[in-house]
Amino acid sequence: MNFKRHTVTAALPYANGPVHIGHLAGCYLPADIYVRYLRSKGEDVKFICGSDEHGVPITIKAKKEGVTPQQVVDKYNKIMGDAFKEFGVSFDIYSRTSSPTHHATASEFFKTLYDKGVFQEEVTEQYFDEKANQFLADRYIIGTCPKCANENAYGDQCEKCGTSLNPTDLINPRSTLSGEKPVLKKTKNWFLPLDKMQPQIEAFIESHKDWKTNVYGQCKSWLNAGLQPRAMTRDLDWGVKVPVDGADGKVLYVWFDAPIGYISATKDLTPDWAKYWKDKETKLVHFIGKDNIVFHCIIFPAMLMAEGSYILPENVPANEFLNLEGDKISTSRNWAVWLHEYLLEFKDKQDVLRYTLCANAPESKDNDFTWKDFQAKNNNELVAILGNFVNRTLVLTHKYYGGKVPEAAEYTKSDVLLLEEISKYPSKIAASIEQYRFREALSELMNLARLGNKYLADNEPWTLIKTDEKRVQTIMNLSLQISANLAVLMEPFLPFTSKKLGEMLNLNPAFRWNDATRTDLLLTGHQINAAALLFDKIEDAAIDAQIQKLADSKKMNEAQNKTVEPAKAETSFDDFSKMDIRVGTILEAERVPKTEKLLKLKIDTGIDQRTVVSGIAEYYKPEDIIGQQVSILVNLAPRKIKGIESQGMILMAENNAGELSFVAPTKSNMNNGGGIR
Ligand code: B3M
Ligand code: ZN
Repeated sequence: MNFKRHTVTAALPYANGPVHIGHLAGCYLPADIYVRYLRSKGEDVKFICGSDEHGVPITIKAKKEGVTPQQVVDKYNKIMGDAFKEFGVSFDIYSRTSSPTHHATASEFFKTLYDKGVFQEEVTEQYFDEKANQFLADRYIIGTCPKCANENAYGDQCEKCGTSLNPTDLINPRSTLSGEKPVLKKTKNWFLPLDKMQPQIEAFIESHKDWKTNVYGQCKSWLNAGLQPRAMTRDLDWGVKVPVDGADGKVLYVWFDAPIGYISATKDLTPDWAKYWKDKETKLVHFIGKDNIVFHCIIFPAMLMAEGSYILPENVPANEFLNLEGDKISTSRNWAVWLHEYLLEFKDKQDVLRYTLCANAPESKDNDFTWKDFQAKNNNELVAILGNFVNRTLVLTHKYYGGKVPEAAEYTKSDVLLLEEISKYPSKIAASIEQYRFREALSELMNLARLGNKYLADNEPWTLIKTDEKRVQTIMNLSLQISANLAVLMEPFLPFTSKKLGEMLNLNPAFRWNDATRTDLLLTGHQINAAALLFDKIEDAAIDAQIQKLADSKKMNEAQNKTVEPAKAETSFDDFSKMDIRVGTILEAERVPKTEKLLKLKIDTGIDQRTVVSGIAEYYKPEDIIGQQVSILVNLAPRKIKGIESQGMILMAENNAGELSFVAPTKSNMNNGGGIR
C-alpha cells in the first residue's frame, strides 16, 4: 500500500540524564536518517520526539540529586534537546510529557477507555514499603526475574531478557527505597485486559511478519506465553492524575502515558495533528531500543485498538544495544561517551560520530563501539576514501579550470558504464533505508565514493593533462558530477558534511534524492567555491586520551564500589609504642627482577643504612624517589622477600582510588628532624 504521509517517532527518553552514544546509535540516528531520506524524497513527514518526564526513573533521580522531580525534568529536557540538535537529529518537535497538552491528552485517552468500559477495576495486593510509607511500583522494586534469574529485574521489566513483569512476579523482591523486604497491601487499580485482547493483538502481529526478526520474535514469544492483564495506574504521586473518581493519590502508569506523548507532541506541532494519527493513509513508524519492544508492539497498539480511532504502527524497527569497549554502557558507572563531552573534544566532528555509529549500528545484534575503530573509520574511510576523492576533484578543478566545471567532451565506453552505475545508487541506497538497513545503505554510499576514487586512480588526470587535455575535461566533469551526487545522497547520514560539500560545489540546494539519478547536476561553466578538507585525520593522542578517560572512570568505580574493611580489634597504647617508627631517606632504589610490584630500597634510617623490599613499584619509579623522605618501621622482624632480606617496612597511606603514597614529613615539620615517635 502506498502512503500519503509519514509519522515517525523516536522513543521519548527519560529526562534523567544526558545523552550518550548508546541513545544515538539505538534509535535517534536511524530515525533521523530515515526521516531525512523521506524529506529528500519529497514525502510529507513529521518527526516526533520529546522527553518522558514521568515514572519512577525521574523520581529516583530527583531523590538522588536532592531536588524536585520538576527540577530534574526541566534540567534534562533542555540538555537532551540541545544535544540532539547539535548532532543534527532533526525532530520537527522535541516536546515533553509534563506539558499541559500532554496531561490533557493522556487524561482524555484514559477517560475514553474508562467510559467504554475497557478497564478491569481490581483491588489487588501490591508491594508496599512500610519504612518509606509507599507502594513499590516499577523501578521502586527489584528482585529475581522468574524467567532468566537476573537478580536485578525491575518491577515492570527485566532488562536482561526483556520480559515485562508485574512486581508480584519477582522472586525475593526488595525495595529500592529502603532495601527492605516489602509487605503486601491492598489497593485498587485499573487493568488493561490484554488477555482478552490477545486474538486482536495476535492478528495485528501476524500481519507484520515483515518486521525485523528480533522484533517479531520477541512479540511471538510474549504471545506464546499468553498475555496477562496489566495495571495502567499506579499508587504514586508523580505523573498524570488518574481522571476518575476514587483515584486519589494515583497516576497513570508511565508506559500508559508516555506513548500518548507522541500524539500530544504532534498536537503541539500542528493543528493538523489528527491526519498524522487517524488517517489510514499515514504510515506510522516507531524507532526504539530493544527494551521497549513490548510496549510499542503490544501494549500501545492494544491501547490504540481499544480507543478505536487511531492508526496502528506499520513498523517498529528496534535496534539491539551498543556496548562501549566491550562493556555495557552505564550511566551510573560513567561508562559512556556523552554527546556534550564528545563535542568539546571533537569539535565540529558530529558527522564522524554519526558515521561510526551508523556503520556499526547494532541492527541485528548487540555491537561494540571502540575508540580505535572510531579512529580507523575516520582515517581509513572518511578521510582516505570520501574526503580524498572529493578533495582531489575540487583541487584539480581549481588548478586546471579556475574552478569552472569543464565540458564533458566525449564519453568512452567505460564512462558510459560509470554513468549507468552512478544512476543506480539512489535506488540502491533507498532500498536499504526503506528496509531499515542503515549500515548497508551507508556502505553503498561509500561504494559510490569508492567508485569515484577508482575512476580518478584509473584515469590519472594529473598525468594525462600533459598529453590529452580534452580527455581530462571529461574525467573532471564526471568526477564533479559524482561529488554532487554524493552531496545529495550523503545528506541523511552526514548532514553537516553534505552542507559543506554543497557549499563548496556551489550546488543548487533544491536538489533532492531523485535528482541524484542524473549526472548533470553541475552545468558546464558552473563556478565552484574554494576547496576545503571535508575530514581530517584523528591522531593517536586524541584516541589515547579517550581510552585513558574510560580507564579513569573504571578505576574510580572500583574504588567507590570497594567494600571498606571493618575496623580491626582494639589495640593498646603499650602495643603501639612498641613500634619504632622513624623518618628515613631513600638512598637507592631498583626494581626487583621478575616482579611487577616490588622495589628494593636502601634507606638511611639515621641509625644505620638498610635494605627494605617494598610493594610500591606500581606507584613510584625508582629514579623518582631517590632522596625522598619516608616513614619506616625499623623494628619489624626481618623477613626474606624474593630472596632478599627486608629489614623494615615503609609506611604507606591509601587514597580512595586505592592508590598508595608515602607517609612523609611535610615541609613544615621537616625542620624538626629526627624520628617521629
Ligand atoms: N522513556 C524508556 C527509555 O527511555 C522510555 C521510552 C518511552 S517511549 C514512549 O528507555
Ligand atoms: Zn529476565
